[in-house]
Amino acid sequence: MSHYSTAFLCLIVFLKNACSTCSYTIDKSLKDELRVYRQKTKDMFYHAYNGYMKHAYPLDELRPLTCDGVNTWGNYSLTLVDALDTLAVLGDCKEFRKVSDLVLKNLDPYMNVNVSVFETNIRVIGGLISAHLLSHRCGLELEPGWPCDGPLLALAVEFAERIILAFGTKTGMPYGSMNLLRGVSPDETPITCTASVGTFILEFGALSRLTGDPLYEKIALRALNALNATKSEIGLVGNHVNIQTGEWTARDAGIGAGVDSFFEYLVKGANLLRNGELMKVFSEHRQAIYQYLKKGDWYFWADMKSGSTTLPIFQSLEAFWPGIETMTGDLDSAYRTLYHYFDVWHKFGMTPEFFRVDLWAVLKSKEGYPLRPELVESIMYLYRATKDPELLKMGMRIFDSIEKNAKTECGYATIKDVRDHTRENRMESFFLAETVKYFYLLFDPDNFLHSTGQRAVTRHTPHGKCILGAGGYIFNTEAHPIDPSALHCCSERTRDIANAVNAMDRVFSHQYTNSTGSDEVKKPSSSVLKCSPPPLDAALNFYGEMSRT
Ligand code: DMJ
Repeated sequence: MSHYSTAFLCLIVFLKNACSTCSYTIDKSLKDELRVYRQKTKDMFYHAYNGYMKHAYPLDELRPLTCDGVNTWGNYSLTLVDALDTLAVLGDCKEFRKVSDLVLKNLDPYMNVNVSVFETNIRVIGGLISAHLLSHRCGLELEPGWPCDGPLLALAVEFAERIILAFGTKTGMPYGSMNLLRGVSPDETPITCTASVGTFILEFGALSRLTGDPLYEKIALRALNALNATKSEIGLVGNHVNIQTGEWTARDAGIGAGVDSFFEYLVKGANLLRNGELMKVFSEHRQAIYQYLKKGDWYFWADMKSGSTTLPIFQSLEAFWPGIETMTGDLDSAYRTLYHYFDVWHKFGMTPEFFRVDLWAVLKSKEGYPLRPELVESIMYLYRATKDPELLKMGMRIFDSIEKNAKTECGYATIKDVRDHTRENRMESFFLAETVKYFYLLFDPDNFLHSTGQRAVTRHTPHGKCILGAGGYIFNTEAHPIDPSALHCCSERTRDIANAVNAMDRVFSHQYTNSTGSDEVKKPSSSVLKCSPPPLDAALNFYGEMSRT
């Protein structure tokens, strides 16, 4: 591998260990630079946001090369829904109020459209919950019961009521796709990726705690427990599972594509919902990950039964992991791995989807960079924990590279090949929901989302006294922040109605509604409803089509 920073890394980690009580200071010139990068990040956001609104809205995404729009994950105006809370984070309350109105008027949970259950949850439901909880900061009219009531919350609940139909399976693990209006087709494949089973507890837990209806949290936990029960004897989970039988159909264990947010939600779910059991489950997984997948400071893919390495690769999606390690206090490991990932970034000016570590080369057909957030996400978490100015500089370099290579006339384009920086006509909605938000949070040390309890707001509701904004925000996997204190505001209500709900009947009594009228099912572009291809596909590439740089 290219190892320009390997020796340097050892030195840094050594110095950091030796200096665990040192505190960093930010000098005036870095402070000035931070101010500049905050403005640059706002400019990046508005260039892409205005481009989307002008050329693509109400479709899901902007096509940044042709400056027009396309539906991808549904027919949600997805970029707008995903970007809504970023407006509040940037302090643009006027636009936040305007967009909240637009979303409330136009977003329809009963659309006749085939959707990914996972993406609808993390992007749409997550975005709505977050916007609901931030609406008090932006002067939206609040009803007396807020945060336990409110129109954005009600809309999130309506979407949840649709997608819970996917959970009516023998194991409790959900189907990957469904039709929002009609439910799950009898022909739907029962093969779902791990992340699409285990990435609901934050949104569903928040919905249950806010509305008092325990159903959502129960459903998410049932799916998580069923998934966890299928782990192998050595404690690993695979990539794709049959949700009716619990059998694994892709047995590659890893921390990246198809699996990633399952681990993320165990840690964040434990934190948000004060659920120690979830943390225990995570610790067991982490032990197996460290034992079988961690090779030096990299994480490879392995057979879930034997633990032997199948794919010596790094995936761009895996870069969320140092952020999780930061949350669990494994700072040394987080630093070391982050520097390795930054090495890959440094080689190309961005991280390719798949990178073969032993050959230090991009994998053919996985050479793109779709403006993903994971690396800057981890940098942001590690910076918040350490205040190490080197991390700010790292973030600035990554920012510059995106600005230089991905900016187009009307937005920012996916990089088709990190080796020559050619571009592709796509700007995923997570660019405005996550990538830009994490840059801003890195460069804005005083952002309200960084609150550590010095400031808070008190509100009196019919459910009692409520403290909000006291910090500890938990971001869902699409970077939509959830204020944990808001969840406690509604706990009285939970006790009131907890016994009145005959929960699971709603899920199991569902029948697929066949088309009765002439309305056509709206089809998003072809492959979007599937999980990322299992790494097994990539394994085949290794032996024929490896491309070296
Ligand atoms: C986002 O939609 C989410 O972060 C998801 O968990 C993984 N992929 C993208 C960003 O890369």
